[in-house]
Amino acid sequence: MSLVAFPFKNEDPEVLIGNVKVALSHPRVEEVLCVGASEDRCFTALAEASPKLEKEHGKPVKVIVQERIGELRPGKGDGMNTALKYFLEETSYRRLHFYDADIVSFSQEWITKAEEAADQGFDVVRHYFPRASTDAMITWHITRTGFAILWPESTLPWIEQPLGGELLLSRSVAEQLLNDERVRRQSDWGIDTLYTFAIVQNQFSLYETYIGVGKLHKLYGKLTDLKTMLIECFSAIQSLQGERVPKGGTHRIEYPGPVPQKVREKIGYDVEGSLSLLAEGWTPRQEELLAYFPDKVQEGMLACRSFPRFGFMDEDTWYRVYQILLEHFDPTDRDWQELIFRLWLARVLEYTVTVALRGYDYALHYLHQMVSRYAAQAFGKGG
Ligand code: GDX
Ligand code: MG
Repeated sequence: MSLVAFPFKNEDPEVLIGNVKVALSHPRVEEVLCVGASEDRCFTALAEASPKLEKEHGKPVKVIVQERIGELRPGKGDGMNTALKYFLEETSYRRLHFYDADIVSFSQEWITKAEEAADQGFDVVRHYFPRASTDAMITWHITRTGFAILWPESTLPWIEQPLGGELLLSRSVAEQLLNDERVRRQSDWGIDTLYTFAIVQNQFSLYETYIGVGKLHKLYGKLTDLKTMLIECFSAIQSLQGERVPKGGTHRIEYPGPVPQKVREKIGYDVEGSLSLLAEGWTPRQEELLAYFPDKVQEGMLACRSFPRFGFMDEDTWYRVYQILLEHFDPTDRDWQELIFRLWLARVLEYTVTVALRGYDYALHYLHQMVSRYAAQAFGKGG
């Protein structure tokens, strides 16, 4: 029997309440836990609604504020870790599911598919979805790229959506995660990276289940909205770079189905709005930091101050840039934060015009091959 947890921050209460109802209606779900970042408007609405929900479904619905568990920015990590703690200390359920609170396409099938894979003995089940070719730009260019460069022999680079917030953990996995100091520390957006990493490093078996309807949720506009996430996700990988991860491990991926036309046609971000970001906000210190990078990166980025340029940031150049960032990036330094954002933006734009423009199938094939090429290049070099 299972607990379903929704971490949330400033979400539309109607959407979250709808998702809580979906979870409560599932026969495998015994209880629902909502962990808020604070007592925001959504929290109040949910706390008010919970007694009625409990009565209608005959199951507990807990609404709590996250504890301060970690050491970094208090964010989703504290929320998820608070749920882990609740699950282990206050309940004896066998399984814990996590789902993002803002999903509007959530259904019982998501829970059923995860439960079925867990019934087959998998320790962890992760949901994955069809994504637009210009979506998931942190996943592809930061997380999967980093996993391929640092741990090419592990299963890490082959996990479809390592940052996804939809997953099932068996009790022993939850115990392992909460006992892991690195996981507890990661209170910010880096939490998904840490869960994924620790699960693979500890060799838990992993099943990835495909949800064909896709994850429809709140969208970002300009890429600046993703800046904090980008910095925290990169920084999480950087903090792990000295770690060793065993080769291989049990990892099964459900074969994907046809991608809905809407997803194939979707543009994942505001391209025009993002172009101007390459030119804005340069400081003399950022210009100095460029000295760490190859000449063409230095020249290209400096030229961006007057006109957006990105053609130089191809796949091989990004590999080199990534290695330099692993060595020198300082997540607490404002100039480094701005610089990594702009370097990544150049990579995303280069990919968009040279790859994504060629069409959906071409782009998705390219991204998967890109990860394979990075892993092949890193293979045997110890990173
Ligand atoms: N308790 C708590 N505290 N919940 C939070 C906080 C926080 O500080 N910040 C965000 N959340 C919740 C949010 O309400 C939502 O339910 C979920 O976390 C994901 O946040 P969202 O704003 O929807 O982000 P996005 O881009 O849709 O997230 C996806 O990428 C993230 C990532 O790349 O790191 C999603 O798959 C996330 O689970 C993943 O962490
Ligand atoms: Mg979302």
